Amino acid sequence: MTSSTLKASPLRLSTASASFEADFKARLHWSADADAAIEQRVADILTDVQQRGDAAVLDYTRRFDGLQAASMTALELSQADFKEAFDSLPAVQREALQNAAARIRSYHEAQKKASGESWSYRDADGTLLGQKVTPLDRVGIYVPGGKAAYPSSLLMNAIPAHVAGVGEIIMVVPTPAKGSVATGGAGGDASAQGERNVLVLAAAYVAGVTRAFTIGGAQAVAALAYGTATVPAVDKITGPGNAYVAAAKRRVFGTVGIDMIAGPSEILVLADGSTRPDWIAMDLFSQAEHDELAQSILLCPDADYIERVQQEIDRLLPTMPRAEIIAASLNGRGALIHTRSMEEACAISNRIAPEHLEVSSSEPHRWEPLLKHAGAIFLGAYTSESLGDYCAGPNHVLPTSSTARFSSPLGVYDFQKRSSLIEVSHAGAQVLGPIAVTLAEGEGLQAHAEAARMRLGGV
Ligand code: HSO
Ligand code: ZN
Repeated sequence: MTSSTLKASPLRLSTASASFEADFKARLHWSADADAAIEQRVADILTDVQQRGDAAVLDYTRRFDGLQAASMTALELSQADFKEAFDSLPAVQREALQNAAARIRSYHEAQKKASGESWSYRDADGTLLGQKVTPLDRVGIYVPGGKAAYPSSLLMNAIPAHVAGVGEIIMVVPTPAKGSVATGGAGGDASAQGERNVLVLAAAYVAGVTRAFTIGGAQAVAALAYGTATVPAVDKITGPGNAYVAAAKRRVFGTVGIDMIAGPSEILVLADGSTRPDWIAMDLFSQAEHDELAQSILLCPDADYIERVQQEIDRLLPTMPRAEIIAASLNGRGALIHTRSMEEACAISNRIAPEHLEVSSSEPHRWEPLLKHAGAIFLGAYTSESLGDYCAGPNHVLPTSSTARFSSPLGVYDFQKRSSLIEVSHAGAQVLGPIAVTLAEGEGLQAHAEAARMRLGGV
């Protein structure tokens, strides 16, 4: 189909209709059913890398990415590679990366100050109680190759890790050989180097990545989780990836920490009709262009306005280079929902718990108190999601698929952990001792009771 004949017609729903509940649920539904074949292949790869280390990683990288490397060292990028990539960019791109990084850094520094510092207090008996916050020693960041290779996502993962004080950031990025199966080419042009993404390497320079390897897939996740002779084992793996990467991350969880398993990206726009409809159409597109399964929803109490947004969708779609993806996303998962009021729109938004929530209203602060569940809330007509995606400062790694009901954006806290601090004074031991003795005896744990009892009385 040529883009001029493409149509994007998000499902039209009205909360006043009798079938609304059923239609609404059907449209929201998305299942990330585990694929048994993928699970099995990933399990085999993980075991193989755990047993054979570098040799296994090299084999899979040859097979899947067409890279003919003789050793893992040939797949390691250097700081000089990062710098060279950065220096090769036009000034405008270098500055954009640096400006975005500076804003992301400031935001996460504020986040650390507000909730990421150690604290303690002494109670009346002089007992010290507190919490010590420490960074993870080493983290791995997965950067996808191909269609979803976003330098901005590298900044969003690496900068909070840095701000948290993580010592080493190890990046893995699949870098398929030119003409390899993985890049859809005809094969035969394989080398050890692969097609490097200059912007990703430049972002690694700006974000301060410590080491990087041009490996990907489940084998890269395994290398990071278990460590090999060349790839150091990390404490946590973050960053998005395809179904294999997601399955691998799920499986290594427990050996290492992971961030989240992200579903398709989503935007929900709450509009009162005061924003230009072409802005709204483009905001819906900006999510839809990520992938066919992305979801864009508009909630609005003004039926005429919804009509105007649809007209803008029709007018603007043919101008979009990714029109096919946008149309597939909007036709398959999009919705324009007419509500009875803004209050009702807010209530529906809370039920959806979207990843991105735009409150495109002339009075966004009137509605914000009604909004509870969302990964990020963008207030007012000027706050397009795209500004948040790149450079406003907050993280763009956000909970998807309604998980904003119970989880939060990626942040400094994901790269920190907490230890409780307890220092009981002599006076404190006299107060706590009898309580502990009673409870310990109730549980039948005599050594616990004795340890507390021994500390009663004289110094
Ligand atoms: N909207 C995406 C992030 C992104 N957008 C990266 C552009 N590049 C998921 O939050
Ligand atoms: Zn985006």
